[in-house]
Amino acid sequence: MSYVDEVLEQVKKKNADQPEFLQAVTEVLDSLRPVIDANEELYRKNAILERITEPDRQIMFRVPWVDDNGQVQVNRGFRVQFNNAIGPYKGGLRLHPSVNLSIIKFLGFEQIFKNSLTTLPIGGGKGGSDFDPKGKSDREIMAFCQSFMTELSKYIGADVDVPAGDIGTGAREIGFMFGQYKRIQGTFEGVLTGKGLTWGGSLARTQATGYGLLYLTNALLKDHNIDIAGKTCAVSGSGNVAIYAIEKAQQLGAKPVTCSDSTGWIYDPEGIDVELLKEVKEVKRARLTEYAAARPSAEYHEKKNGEHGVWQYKVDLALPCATQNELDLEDAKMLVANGVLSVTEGANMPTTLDATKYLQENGVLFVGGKAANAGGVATSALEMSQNSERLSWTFEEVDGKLKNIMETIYANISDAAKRYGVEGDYVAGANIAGFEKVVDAMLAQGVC
Ligand code: NDP
Ligand code: 2IT
Repeated sequence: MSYVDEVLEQVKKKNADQPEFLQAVTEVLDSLRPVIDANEELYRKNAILERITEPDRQIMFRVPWVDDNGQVQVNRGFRVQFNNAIGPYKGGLRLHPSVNLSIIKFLGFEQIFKNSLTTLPIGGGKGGSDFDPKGKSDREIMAFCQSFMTELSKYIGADVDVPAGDIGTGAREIGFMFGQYKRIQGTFEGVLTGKGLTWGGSLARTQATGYGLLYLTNALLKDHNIDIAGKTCAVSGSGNVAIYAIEKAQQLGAKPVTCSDSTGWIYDPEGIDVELLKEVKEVKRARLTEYAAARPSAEYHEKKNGEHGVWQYKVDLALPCATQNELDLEDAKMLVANGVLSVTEGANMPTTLDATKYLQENGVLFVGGKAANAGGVATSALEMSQNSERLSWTFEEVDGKLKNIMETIYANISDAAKRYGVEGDYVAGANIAGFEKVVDAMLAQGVC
């Protein structure tokens, strides 16, 4: 049996109850076969694959907090510190009722390769809780965040592990968590990214994931002699990533016509009004029905099982920006039938494995989240740099670096795919390019 198959079998046996983690590992190890085959003896002797698929540590803890009725609530907190071969653990905190160890491990595992691709010195980690921020008062959010950080603060630090935002964790939550960390540790340090601009945050971090997704998509299309201007896009999600993906797509002359949330989606053939979307989602924290109510050209559709949602429309570009496994094989068939040119992932693992394969086999340009959404964490690393030198850079400087990083990522994943004889397979290219740097560091640092 090949080394990859042997390790895949072991990982499946050890983590049988973690489907999302197994999905992420299967994708990565499968696509690394050309590299592993070329170095099998060295990697096997050093147990590289066994080590890279087992987190350095996984921390789970109780998060008790008091709701507005005086009732004590208990959630489960997680931080998985996966691999710090090339830098301190780095990755977001997800607050969503679906959070469990499988989800956090898949995200932490992917973060190793994504962070390596950014070209910056950051390792992989992820955390979060099954806490549901929806419908909670600001005071309840603060009570949860303070309790969560009271425990998490024991394990993180500016040179140890630097969490950030993800689903359900934005500027408000980062603020409450930073305040609690400072209070417990007595140090003002860059322990979290995505901070407010008056207390160590970086300009352009809010926009970075969505903008970065479009910088990469543009580089991909240019390389295939396609002009992004005039192209229509289907975007899913209406959170941080989706909003700024829509904004940058419009700046580049493209026309996003959809967005969604967990209860429904919008089809707006005139193009999404991004300022209205920001007002509904960032300011009012309301449902998309409010967008439709304020915009005559928009149709609102309630989400129903088995429907294609935003993937049913005839568009040139698909940009999944909501959550994992939101674009399945049937959606992929629909997109292909409608002539989609590219799928570039703003979310983490939004496309199922069989859908990815179908898109690639049908000539769709496909770039996975590890490369395509790396602009967020890359800009978090730029925030860490600014915190270390106690300076802040201008928006133009950060945005310029972000654009440069995304173009470099595209060039590197394209080159890695070519080097290993799988030209145009950007999933393999991203996994290989991300892996090469981490493995080099792991081998140099000995058995640890
Ligand atoms: P937000 O919380 O800001 O927005 C998430 C959006 O996705 C909301 O519109 C939400 O709808 C929708 N959504 C979440 N869960 C589900 C679900 N189970 N079913 C349907 N819709 C859902 O998160 P972000 O925009 O930050 O994150 C979106 C994706 O991008 C995630 O996969 C995240 O891991 C990834 N990502 C984020 C980065 C960042 O910098 N923020 C960086 C790189 C990747 P509703 O409001 O109704 O829940
Ligand atoms: O998935 C991700 O890369 C993020 N949620 C951002 C992580 C970060 O540390 O900025």
